[in-house]
Amino acid sequence: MQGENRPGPLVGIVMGSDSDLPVVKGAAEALTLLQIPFEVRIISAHRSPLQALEYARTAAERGLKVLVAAAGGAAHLPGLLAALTPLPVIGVPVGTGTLGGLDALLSIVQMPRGIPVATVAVNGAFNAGVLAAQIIGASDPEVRKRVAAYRERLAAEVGEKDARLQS
Ligand code: RP5
Repeated sequence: MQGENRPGPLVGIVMGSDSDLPVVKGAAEALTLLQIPFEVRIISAHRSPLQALEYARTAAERGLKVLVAAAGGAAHLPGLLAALTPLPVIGVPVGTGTLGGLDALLSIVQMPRGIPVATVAVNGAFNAGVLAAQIIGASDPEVRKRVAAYRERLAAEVGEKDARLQS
């Protein structure tokens, strides 16, 4: 339950199946790290298309700023949501089944002109969360500062590893 003073979610994370959850957790992890409120839903482009339509069409008016959509196989969920909302959609191809995620990657990345989906690597949900924060940060200086601080930590880690190697 959401407390009255808690900010509403800014990012909607949607996955096609609960079997995507181990991958999708990466997006939640990044958004938690960057202190961006989010919600997580299971909605399928194929098995529950009407819920997908309802979710996408109401996402902006509910205050969401970015959608992260993860799916495997014939991964139509990110593209379907992108077709139905003016919000930016980040697609996460989930590596499942015999084709190991190449199928999902191509399904998500090959959008027709005019309806883009920003696509991250197969199972690259963490980066989807970071990218969602960066998109929000473009118009929110506080979020931008948090993203900058995160990058400074990354750089410091590289520096520490290099220093250990040199010692
Ligand atoms: C896609 O089919 C889901 O996103 C999932 O990656 C894949 C397999 O779904 P399940 O059969 O595990 O529910 O729609």
